[in-house]
Order: sequence, then C-alpha cells, then structure tokens
Amino acid sequence: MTRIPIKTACPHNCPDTCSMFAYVEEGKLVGVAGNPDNPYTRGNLCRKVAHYEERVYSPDRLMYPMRRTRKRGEGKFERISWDEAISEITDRWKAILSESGAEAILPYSYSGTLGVVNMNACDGRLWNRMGASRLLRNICSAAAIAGDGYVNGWAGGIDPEDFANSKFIIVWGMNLSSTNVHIMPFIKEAQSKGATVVVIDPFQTRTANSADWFIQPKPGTDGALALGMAHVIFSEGLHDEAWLEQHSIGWQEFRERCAEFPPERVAQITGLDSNDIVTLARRYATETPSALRVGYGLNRTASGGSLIRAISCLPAVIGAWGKSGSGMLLSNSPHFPLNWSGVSRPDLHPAEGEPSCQDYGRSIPRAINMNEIGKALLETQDPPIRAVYVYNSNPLAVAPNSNLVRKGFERDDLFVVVHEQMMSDTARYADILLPATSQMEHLDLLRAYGHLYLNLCTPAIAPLGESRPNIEVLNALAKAMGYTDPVFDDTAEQIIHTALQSEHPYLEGITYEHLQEHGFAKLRTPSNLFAEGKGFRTPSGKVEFTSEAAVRDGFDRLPNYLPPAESEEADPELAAQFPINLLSPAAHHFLNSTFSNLDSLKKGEKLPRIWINTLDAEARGVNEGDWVKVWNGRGEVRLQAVVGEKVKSGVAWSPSLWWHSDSPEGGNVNSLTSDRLTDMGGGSTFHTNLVQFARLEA
Ligand SMILES: Nc1nc2c(c(=O)[nH]1)N[C@H]1C(S)=C(S)[C@@H](COP(=O)(O)OP(=O)(O)OC[C@H]3O[C@@H](n4cnc5c(=O)[nH]c(N)nc54)[C@H](O)[C@@H]3O)O[C@H]1N2
Ligand SMILES: Nc1nc2c(c(=O)[nH]1)N[C@H]1C(S)=C(S)[C@@H](COP(=O)(O)OP(=O)(O)OC[C@H]3O[C@@H](n4cnc5c(=O)[nH]c(N)nc54)[C@H](O)[C@@H]3O)O[C@H]1N2
Ligand SMILES: [Mo]
Repeated sequence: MTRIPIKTACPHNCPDTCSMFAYVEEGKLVGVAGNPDNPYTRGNLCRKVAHYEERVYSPDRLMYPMRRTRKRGEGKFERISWDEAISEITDRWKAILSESGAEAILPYSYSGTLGVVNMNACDGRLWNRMGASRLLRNICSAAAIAGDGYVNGWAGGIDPEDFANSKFIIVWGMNLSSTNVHIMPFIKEAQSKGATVVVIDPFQTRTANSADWFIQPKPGTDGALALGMAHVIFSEGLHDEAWLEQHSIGWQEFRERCAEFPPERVAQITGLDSNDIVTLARRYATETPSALRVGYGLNRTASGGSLIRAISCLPAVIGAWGKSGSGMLLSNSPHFPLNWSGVSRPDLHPAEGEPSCQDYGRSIPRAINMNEIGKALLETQDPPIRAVYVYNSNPLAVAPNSNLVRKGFERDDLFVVVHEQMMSDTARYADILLPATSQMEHLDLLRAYGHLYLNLCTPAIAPLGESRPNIEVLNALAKAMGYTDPVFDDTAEQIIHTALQSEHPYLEGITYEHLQEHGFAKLRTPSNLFAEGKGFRTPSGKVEFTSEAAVRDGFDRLPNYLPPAESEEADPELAAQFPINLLSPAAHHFLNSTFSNLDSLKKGEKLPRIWINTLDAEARGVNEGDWVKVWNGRGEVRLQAVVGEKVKSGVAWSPSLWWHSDSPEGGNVNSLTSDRLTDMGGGSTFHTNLVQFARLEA
C-alpha cells in the first residue's frame, strides 16, 4: 500500500524544527518520518520524535475538561463539560478582576509548542486585553539576549549549513549530538574536509567524543577564557584591524581590558593549561574561516550575561563576520521578520502602546519573572497573585527551586487552571484541568532558532477526545469575559496570514499557499549574513565593544569576567559546605520535561543519574551504580551514581528532566537548583548550583 504523507513539522523547543511527514490510516496516526526534501533536516528525525505516535496516544493524554475533587496535587478529578469549565474559570476571573484588578491574574507559559499561533499569539492577545500580570519568559535565553545584545544587538547568527565551509569550529557549551543533532552532518562534512572541531564543556559529552580537541574548563569561567583568547590575538597582532576600524566601536579600549587577562591568570581561573589557551587563540585566529557554535547552557550560569557578552566579541576581533564558514551562531530567531505585533497585539492593552511579551523590565502592567514563580506565588503583594493559567509549560518540573514552586501552587486561596496534553506534574495541581491538542491535531506556523526555514505544522488527525488548541480555548475565554474585539474570532489560519504580512525581503514569495504545498520555505537571506559589517542591531549599527546601553542598564562599559555566585571564587564559605557544582543540562532522550513519561525514551535515559569524578566518589565511599543522596539548602534528591573521568573533581552532571511523579520521594534535580537570576537579563541559573552528595545505604 502506498501511503501519502501529510507534510507537517515538529513544534518542540529545539533549534532544529524539523520538516516532517505524518502517516495516517483510518484517522489514526500510524507513523512519522523526516521530510527528505528539507536541505537542513534532510529527512532525519531525532530519537524523541521518531515514534511520535507513542506520545500522541500516551495513556497520560488528557481527553476532556476536569474539575479537582481532592486536595490539590493529588491528581484526582471529575469530568465536566467545556461550557462548565469556561464559565467556572471566567466567573472566578471576573470576581478577581473586580476585587483585586487584572494583575492578580498571571498567565504562566513557555515552550510546549514554539508555534506562532499557539505560543506567540496566545502569549499576547487575551492577556494584553485583560491587563493581566506580564510574565517575563526568561527561563531559557534571557542572559544571552542581554549579553550578546550589548555587543551584536542580538542580531541572529550565521546559517548552520555554512558550518560545512569552516576550517576551525568551536562548539562552546553546547551538546550538539543531543540538542542540535541536525547541524552535526554539516560539522562532520567540514571535519572530513580537514577542519578541526573543538568542544569546550566541563563534561565530556557525546559531542566531545566526536571532537578533535576537548577542552574542559571549570563551569562558569568561559568569560575569562574568551577575554584571554582575545588578549593573545591582540598581543600577537592576529586581529583584523581594518575590519575593527570600519565596523566596530571601542576595540582599543577592549584590547586594554583584555590585557588584564594574560594566559597565566586565565589558566588559574579556568583550571586549563595556559599553553592550551594560547594555542586555541592562535588557531582560532589563523585557521580561517573559523566559526563558533555557542550553546545556551553557558547563559544559564549566574554570570551568564557577562560570559556571553565576552564570547560574542570574538568573531569581530578576527574580522570573521560576513564571510563563508565564518562567524558565530547562538540563535537565529531574530532573523524571522514576521508581523509580530499583528500576532501578539500589544495594542489591545488598556495602557495602550506598551510592548508585548518580547521584552522585559517594564513596570506596566507589573511583570513576574517566570524563574521566580515560587517566590511570586508566595510573596507578591499589591495585589497578590490569586489565579494562574498554565499552558505550554510544566513549571512544577522545569522551574528552579521546585520545593518553593510546589509550596506556591499549594496555596489554598490560589485558583489554578492548567491546559495540558498530559497528566504532568503541574496538571496534578490544577483546580480546572483542560485537554490540549498535540501538534498532529492543530495548525500552526513555525519559525526556528537554529536555522533559517519557516515550516507549516499541518494537522494530520482529528483532535483526540475533547482536546482543543490553545488559541481556541483562549478565544473562548476572551468571549466569555465579554471582550468583543474581533481578534478573538481569529482562526489559526487567519493568524498565520497576519504573521506573513510583511514587506521584508526575507519573506518575498513565502505565502501560506507556498507553505501548504512544500511544507517549508527558507528565508530569502543573503548568502553571507553580516557581509560588509551590515546587520548588527546595536544602537550604532556596529559591533559595540564599549556599550553605552550597558552603562545605562547599570553595567560595565566593557565586557568583563565575573566569577559566578555560588562558586568557590565568589562564596568560599558556601563552597566548603557544598563543594560540588552540579550541572543539569538537556537529556538526550527527553526535551526538558516533555517525553519523560514515555517508556521507550525512559529506557534510553535509564534512571535519574549523576556523573561524578572518581576522586569525589572515593572520598565518599561511592561506587558505580550506588544510589546517592544529593542535597543543598534548597532540597534533596536521590540519583544513581556514574563514576569516572567525564567530569573533573568538584563538578557533577545530571541530565534533565525527569518528572517528580517518577521519584518515590517526589522531586527532580530542580529541587536543588536556584531561583537566583543571572547578572544580566534576569535569566535562569540552573548550572550554578552547589551541592553535596553521600552514599545511600541500600
Ligand atoms: N535532547 C534534547 N534536546 C534539547 C533539549 C532537551 O532537553 N533535550 N532542550 C532544548 C532547549 S529548551 C534548549 S534551550 C537547548 C539547550 O541545549 P544546549 O545549548 O546544548 O544547553 P544545555 O543542555 O543547557 O547545556 C549544554 C552543555 O553546556 C555545558 N555547560 C554547562 N555549564 C557550562 C559552562 O559553564 N561552560 C561550558 N563551556 N559549558 C557548560 C553542559 O555540560 C552541557 O553539555 O536544547 C534544546 N534541545
Ligand atoms: N534543571 C534544569 N531545568 C531546566 C532546564 C535545564 O537545562 N535544567 N532547561 C530549561 C529550559 S532551557 C527551558 S526552555 C525550560 C522549558 O520548560 P517548558 O517550556 O515548561 O518545557 P517542557 O518541559 O517541554 O513542558 C512543556 C509542556 O507543554 C505541554 N504542551 C505541549 N504542546 C502543548 C500545546 O499545544 N498546548 C498546551 N496547552 N500544552 C502543550 C507539554 O505536554 C509539556 O508538559 O525548562 C528549563 N528547565
Ligand atoms: Mo530552552
């Protein structure tokens, strides 16, 4: 039998945003495959998505609206109708609005889908109209946006396909083989043509195993390494003075700052060999074209803003921008010139003219940082948060300092609505629980953050049970609130048409119909982004080594190295008590907390584990396979030990994220992580996390 595939795309939070095929028989999804026509994702799917039908038909799927019957958190519910659910929610909201004002209501959402409709439009429209508390969606990349923003203006990066043309590639704090698998063939192609691939990571990752050179610094010290590299490059005259003169400001002052970071000092900060620092700098500057693939892991450290700011300077120092196989890629989302205000509708807000969800730090309406959700639920006043509406996120599992988050969600007087696909850790805490459609059941438009293609996510099957897409539920809630604005009649298709309404040359010829026919389209970007020093989005339009914007925001005029809080350097007393820096980055088989409930992927991940160094294990009598208790002042978890040399002494590594409901005591690694914010941008600090561990008896 020949099966005709439905062209669709993967909406999960991943740089790769794959073009997919869905196969349907008698209304049932029977399989998926990569769309071979996409030149970047090339018909390959990752292990997580390759059997997507397992997720769509998971026994954890929610099928109809429900109301809580027992204590919050126990996960006991009774079935109700959509009409009952909508009127119960809006009755409560109307009472709260009249008693406490709209800021007493908080939407909480992040990245269940990256769809323009079911993420971006949903994060704006209703909440803007209502004047609800704004959520600072800072859990992932806020420090990077701030740090790179001062230097390059957060202008996007180079085309990942261009890495095939590089001669020297530094993969900096990113585990590509797990988190960006589709760039690997391009990097391997470069390698097969003789390029050198360097991985810089405190843990010997899968990606490090395929590198030519693995460099293992102490966590959070990469900013010093970047400044030290720049120092070597300047002092040996390997910088590109002509490029710097034409396309940057402040490079001579920057050179003076870098002189404070000679190789010996950097060696001491990073724990690396000073010869390696010199060699790395020389090779980066001379084996051109050279390119950086910079990860988000780096920006989730306490000094993540300063750290990314320092690294972001390097391509300009050697004049790498605007040439084939050369430059840097951190995120490509800024390249997508969609009609964002038409999508999120900031103009609907009563305090008209206020910005939408895209930026942070404004006070009207008041803003709640999603990293501090526990604290916000427990402590915020004037008015206190009386209702939360959670969608596209699983805060009980993904937010830092879980124990505080749980306390917040346990508050008796809080009204909790959760719109979810699965009976997740957070769904269990709902008063009203609403069923959401999966990507196979709704329409959406997808941009990407790791490449340059737009994709259309086309539904392949009818919604399961009574599940509904985010946009339909929020439109229904808006109407029941009495908001008569015509936008709340918009269908997904209308929103996609709006999103594509743009005169920008990158979108020329990319219409809804084109996307329906092909499934995807590459932005019409020039073949070399940033050619002739164009495209930086700083106030001067140049690369800014000195930044007046940074000064205005209360920071150093120049990039600098700051030791991360919760480190031996910054807090020796705490480090004496909790001497291990625990990193908890992306797991190979999970996607944050998505997929962590599926048996086949759990098998791949085995058990909640922690990688520790042999010396640290011996000092505590821990052997391979032992269960250990890991704790600090915020909480405690039980993990299985993997002992060896993949981490240096003083560092540990635990891939994330398991569900709390998988552990007999409840809790996952986020019971240990801190809700401290980064130095810049108000970002998360998952990787700055001092702990202690001990062997558990039997
Ligand atoms: N399989 C899988 N893929 C994913 C995800 C997932 O959960 N699973 N999550 C998705 C999301 S939301 C994101 S944001 C990206 C994240 O993907 P990445 O950008 O790869 O970020 P992380 O996984 O946080 O960390 C990457 C690496 O940084 C290292 N690291 C931590 N601290 C430091 C440091 O101070 N210095 C250096 N040099 N390295 C450090 C970690 O050891 C880790 O190997 O991946 C996306 N893709
Ligand atoms: N310790 C530690 N914690 C981390 C990280 C880490 O590296 N270490 N990574 C952090 C990062 S980078 C990120 S981005 C965050 C991610 O945090 P989240 O965005 O909360 O990510 P997920 O865990 O994937 O949860 C998304 C939820 O949305 C649901 N969902 C999917 N599609 C839809 C939909 O269409 N509608 C609705 N209503 N729901 C849907 C899924 O079922 C899932 O439960 O986690 C952060 N947490
Ligand atoms: Mo993320």
